Amino acid sequence: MSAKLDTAISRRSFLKWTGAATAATAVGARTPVLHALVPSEENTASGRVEQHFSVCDMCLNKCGLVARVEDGVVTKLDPNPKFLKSRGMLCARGNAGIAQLYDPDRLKYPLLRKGKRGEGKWQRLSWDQALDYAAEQLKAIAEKYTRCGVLFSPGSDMQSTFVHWFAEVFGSYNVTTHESACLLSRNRAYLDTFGEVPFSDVLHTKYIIMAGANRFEALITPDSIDLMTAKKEGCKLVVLDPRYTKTAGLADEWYQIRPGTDLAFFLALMHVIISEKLYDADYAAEKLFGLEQLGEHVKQYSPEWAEGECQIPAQDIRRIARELAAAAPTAIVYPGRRTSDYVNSTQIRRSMAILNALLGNWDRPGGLLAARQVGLSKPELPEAPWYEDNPDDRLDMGRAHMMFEEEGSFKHMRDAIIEAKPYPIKGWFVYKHNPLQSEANRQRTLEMMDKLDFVLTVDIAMSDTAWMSDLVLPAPSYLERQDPASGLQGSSACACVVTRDPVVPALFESKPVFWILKELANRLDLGEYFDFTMEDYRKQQLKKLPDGERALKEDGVYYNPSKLYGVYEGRVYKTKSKRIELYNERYAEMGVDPMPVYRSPRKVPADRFRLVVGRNAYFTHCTTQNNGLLHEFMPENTLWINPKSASALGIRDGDLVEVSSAAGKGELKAELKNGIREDTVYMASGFGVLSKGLTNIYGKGACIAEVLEDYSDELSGNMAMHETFVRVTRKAA
Ligand SMILES: Nc1nc2c(c(=O)[nH]1)N[C@H]1C(S)=C(S)[C@@H](COP(=O)(O)OP(=O)(O)OC[C@H]3O[C@@H](n4cnc5c(=O)[nH]c(N)nc54)[C@H](O)[C@@H]3O)O[C@H]1N2
Ligand SMILES: Nc1nc2c(c(=O)[nH]1)N[C@H]1C(S)=C(S)[C@@H](COP(=O)(O)OP(=O)(O)OC[C@H]3O[C@@H](n4cnc5c(=O)[nH]c(N)nc54)[C@H](O)[C@@H]3O)O[C@H]1N2
Ligand code: SF4
Ligand SMILES: [Mo]
Repeated sequence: MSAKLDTAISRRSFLKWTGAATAATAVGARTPVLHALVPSEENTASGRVEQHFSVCDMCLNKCGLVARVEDGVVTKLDPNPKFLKSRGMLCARGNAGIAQLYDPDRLKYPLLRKGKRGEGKWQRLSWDQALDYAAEQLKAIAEKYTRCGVLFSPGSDMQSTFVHWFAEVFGSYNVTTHESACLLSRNRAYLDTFGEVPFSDVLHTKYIIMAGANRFEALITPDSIDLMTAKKEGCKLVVLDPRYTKTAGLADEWYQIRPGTDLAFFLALMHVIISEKLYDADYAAEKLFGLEQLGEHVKQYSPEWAEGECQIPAQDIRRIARELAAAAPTAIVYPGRRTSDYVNSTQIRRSMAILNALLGNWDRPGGLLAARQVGLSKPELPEAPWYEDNPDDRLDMGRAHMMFEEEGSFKHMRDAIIEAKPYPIKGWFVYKHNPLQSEANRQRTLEMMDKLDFVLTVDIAMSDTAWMSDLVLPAPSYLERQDPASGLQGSSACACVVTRDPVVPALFESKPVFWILKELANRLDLGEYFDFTMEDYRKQQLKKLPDGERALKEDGVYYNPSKLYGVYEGRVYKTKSKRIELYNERYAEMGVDPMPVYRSPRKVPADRFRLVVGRNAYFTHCTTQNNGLLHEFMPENTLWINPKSASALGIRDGDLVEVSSAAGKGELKAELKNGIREDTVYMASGFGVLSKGLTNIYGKGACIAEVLEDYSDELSGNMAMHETFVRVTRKAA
C-alpha cells in the first residue's frame, strides 16, 4: 500500500478533544490547589481527574511538572512546586506540551520510503515488518563494510543513553550528537582551565558579564529566573550582543559588539586587572597556574587597542574591569552554552574561563560552581561484544585538534562520510535529532545522505531528517513514556534526580526507542545485551539512594542535599598542573596557543552581512515551530536587518528578500530592526522546511541551515555558525 502521510486524527477532531478538555478544566478548576501537589485521583462531575508528576521535555531543562488528566485526556500542565530548579515555572513551550502530545501532525505508524528520497511517498508497515527490515539493513552494512559503517545520532534525551549503548553493542564508534553544534567549545575551554565544566550561581551574584548568551530568551533553569531575581537584588548585568535581545533590553549596560571580537574585550579586561593588581594575590598564588605568563601575555592588549577591535569604548572597558574586580569573587563572566560560533570559539570561551579564574569567581557564593554528584549508580551492563576488537577508529578522528572522543564533530564526520575516508559509512540511525535543520549547510548533509544505503529516523513528527529517511519510526512523546532516572547536577538550585512514567498511554502505534533497540538487538542476535527492563535499569540507578523511589513517587523529584560551595577545598584540580590553568602546558605541547592569542576576524565585505543565529523564548531549536499553540507567536521567520542597511538596498519592512551565501539561499520577509548592527543580519531557525508533514509551517519562511556555511572551531571541531557572510537582495514588496 502506498499512501501519503495519513492523519488519523484530523485537525477538526483534535479541536473536539481540546473543546472537551476545556469544558472539563472548568469543572476541574474547583479542585483544591493542594491536589496539584500530590498525584491523586478523584471523581468529578466530568469523570476521573488524575494528577501525575512528570518532567518537561520541550527543551533540555527538564523542568518538573504536574499533568492534569481528565477522562484520560491531558488537559493542563502545571509546574511541580517541589521542583526547585525551575523555581515553580513552566515556560510557554512547557505549557504547549499538550499540543505536542495531541499534534495531528504526529507520526502514527512505521513508514517505509517508496520512490525517491524526499518525494513523500510512504508505505505503512507493521512494527514486525519495519524492525525486520531495519535489522536486515544494519546487518548487511556490518557484513559488507564494518560495524563502524553505521553512524548513530542520538538527540538530547533521557533514553539517548540506550542509543549510545546500542551503538557500542552493535560495534560502532561512530556516534555524533547535537553537542558539536552546541556547547563543546565551552566544555573544552572550562575543562582545560578548571578541569571541569562549571555552572553559575546566578542567584547570589553581584555582577554578570553575559557575552554571546541570551538568558531571557534562551532559557536555562534556574539561571533565567535567577538572573531576574539577582537583578532586583542589585546585581549588575552587562550584555555584549550585536543584537538588541530581550536580555540586552533588561541589562544595565548593553554593548553592540563587533561580532567575533569578544576575545579582544576579555584580554583587555585582564590587562587592566593585572596591571592594576586588582586580583587577590594570595588566592592566585595558591590556586592558579601561569599567572606570570598571563601577565606578560596581556600587556599587549590595552583597552585602547581593544576598542579598535570590538568597538567598545576604552574607558568603558577600564571601568568594567574595575567594577568586575571589585565585585569578585561574587561575580561571573557567564560561560554560556551554545558556543558554536567562531573558528576560535574555544579560545574565546577560554579567555572568559581564565578571567573567572583570575578573579577567583569559583567555588564560592555568587561565582562559578563545581557540578555535584547526585548519587545515581551506573547500571552494570555486560561487556560489549565487538567494541574492543574493532579495527577501525572514529571516522572523524584527527580532523580537529581536541575533539571529544565520544562526541566527535558532526561537521567533520559529514566530510569524512562524503570523502569515504578512511572507510565508508553506509547507515545512519537518527533518534530525536534533526540535523537537516540544526547543522549548518543543509546541502552538504543531503550530499552525505546520498552516500548512505540506509537512513532510519525515530521521531515524534515528520522532521526534515525523517522526511529524507528510508524508514521512519514513530516515537511517543515525553507524556507517554517511561524513562530512566536522570541526574541534574549542573544547577545552583539543587542537585536532583528526576524520572518519567507515562501520564497517558502511548498514542497511535508509537513505541519508545528503548523498545525499538531491544527488538533490533533481538533480531541481530544481540538480545542478551538488552535483556533488562526499564524498571530493572532504574532500580539499579537508584540503588544507592534508599529514599529515591519514594521521593520520586511522592514529590516528583529527589534531592541530594550535597555541598554547594567549597567543594574544592583540600582537593586538587583535574588538570595537568593540578591547579587552575591560566597557561595550558598541554596546549603548548600540541602547538596550540597556551593562552588565547587575538587574531582579528575576517572583515565583512561592504556588499555583505554577517549572519548570526540565536533563539527566542517560544521555540526550541527546530522542534516547536509547527506546534499548534506556539507557531502562532511566529508563523514564519523574518530577516532582521538594520533600517539604514535596508534603505541602502531599497528594502522596506515586510519586503520579500533573498539571502544567499556560498552554501545556499532562501527567501523570506525583511523585518527592519534598529537593534541589529548595520553589518549583521539574523534569522530564526526551523523554517523553510522540506517536510510536507509539518503542515503549519510547510512553505513558510527560509531555512537558516541552508544558508549557513560550515566553518568549524579549530580546537573542538564545533560547527562555527557565525562565520557566514550573506548577500541580501530585494525580491518583491
Ligand atoms: N527558548 C529556548 N530556550 C533554550 C533553547 C531553545 O531552543 N529555545 N535551547 C537551549 C539550548 S540547547 C542552548 S545550547 C541554549 C543556548 O543559549 P544561548 O547560547 O544563550 O543562546 P543563543 O540564542 O544562541 O545566544 C547567542 C547570542 O549571541 C549573540 N552573538 C552573535 N555573535 C556574537 C558575538 O560575536 N559576540 C557576542 N557577544 N554575541 C554574539 C547572538 O546574537 C545571540 O543573541 O539555550 C537553551 N534554552
Ligand atoms: N541555525 C542554528 N542552528 C543550530 C542552533 C541555532 O541556534 N541556530 N543551535 C544549535 C544547538 S545549541 C543545538 S542543542 C542543536 C539542536 O539540534 P537538534 O537536536 O537537531 O534539534 P531539535 O529541534 O531539538 O530536534 C529534535 C528532533 O526531535 C524530535 N522530537 C521531539 N520530541 C521527541 C520525542 O519525544 N521523541 C523523539 N523520538 N523525537 C522527538 C523533533 O521532532 C525534532 O525533529 O541545534 C544547533 N543548531
Ligand atoms: S524551560 Fe520550558 S520548555 Fe524547557 S523544560 Fe522548562 S518548561 Fe519545558
Ligand atoms: Mo544546545
